[in-house]
Amino acid sequence: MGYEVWGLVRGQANPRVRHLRKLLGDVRLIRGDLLDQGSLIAAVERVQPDEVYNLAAISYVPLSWQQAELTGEVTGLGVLRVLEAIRVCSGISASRSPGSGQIRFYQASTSEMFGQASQVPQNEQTSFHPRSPYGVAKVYGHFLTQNYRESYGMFAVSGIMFNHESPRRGAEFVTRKVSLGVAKIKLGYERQLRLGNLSASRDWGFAGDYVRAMYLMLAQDAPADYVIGTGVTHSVEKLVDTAFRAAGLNWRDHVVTDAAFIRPAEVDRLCADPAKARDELGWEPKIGFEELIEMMVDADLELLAATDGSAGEEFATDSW
Ligand code: F7E
Repeated sequence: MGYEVWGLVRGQANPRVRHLRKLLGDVRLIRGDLLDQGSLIAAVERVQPDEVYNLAAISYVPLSWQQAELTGEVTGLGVLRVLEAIRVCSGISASRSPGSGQIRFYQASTSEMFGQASQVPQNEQTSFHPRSPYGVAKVYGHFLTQNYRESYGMFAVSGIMFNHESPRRGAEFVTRKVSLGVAKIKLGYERQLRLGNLSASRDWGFAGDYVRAMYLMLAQDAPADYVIGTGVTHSVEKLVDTAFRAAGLNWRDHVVTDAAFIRPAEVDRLCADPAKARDELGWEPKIGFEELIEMMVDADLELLAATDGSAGEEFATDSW
């Protein structure tokens, strides 16, 4: 789309940089950390962005119970620090509103904010009942984004994104754990896949479709929040069945349930009502559930075959 993209990278000798360079060689990198206000101000000053997309977070829900304080700092207060960096660098205050060429801000909000949802499907008016420290931290970021819009007139919006997946998904999340597991079993590297709750349901879509929605949200005349999801929900069991079938296998021969993957509090059922995004953004997902899962299984079969299975070890999820 002609964008010059900068990516924020944290830490010293971050091992993800090598991976990122391979995947996205033309993304320029800049150091910064959501825990460090000064580094974010310096990054915004250096890059002078037109748009900022905050996709950074501790995003793996089980980790948020083990590192609840850090999750609050990064996933919650990190949003405050990014908004403050934009506000300070733009010279915005209670008495000085942003000008017309202001920096536009996108916050990655999440369906995990609905948690134990009071209604199905969930839309922009549905109340929040988060079920994990992750969900609670995201609610803070969501309301703060709304508050900066209302307090300072900033173009700051949240996309309430339901689960979005692709072959690049981290191996600890269930879709990728399953697609990698299927590939390892199909190619003879493993015989078993250990999973947690098979009866939870999620509205799973393709990440590429969701990134298009993020872009569209920042391209509007007026800032607003949107629910982004497919409107179709499936159980984890259905996901497992679809993935094993895609490789010509029967999941019942290989899947074992393991209490280690059961969460202290579960989100049982999520399903989006994306009507506002469809009507106002003209957004619709292009890739459906089965196509998505088959895409992920095919990609992992190819990855493992090309690396004689060694890529599978890199993605070992037994300890998660
Ligand atoms: O779990 C169940 C698990 O970890 C989905 C993040 O991107 O989407 C993601 O959050 C479901 C849950 O994603 C295993 O109990 C069963 O009900 O893939 P997940 P998530 O927790 O829904 C939202 C929108 C975000 O914002 C998050 O950042 O699958 N499940 N067995 C399992 N889940 C995992 N990870 N591993 C299992 O073995």
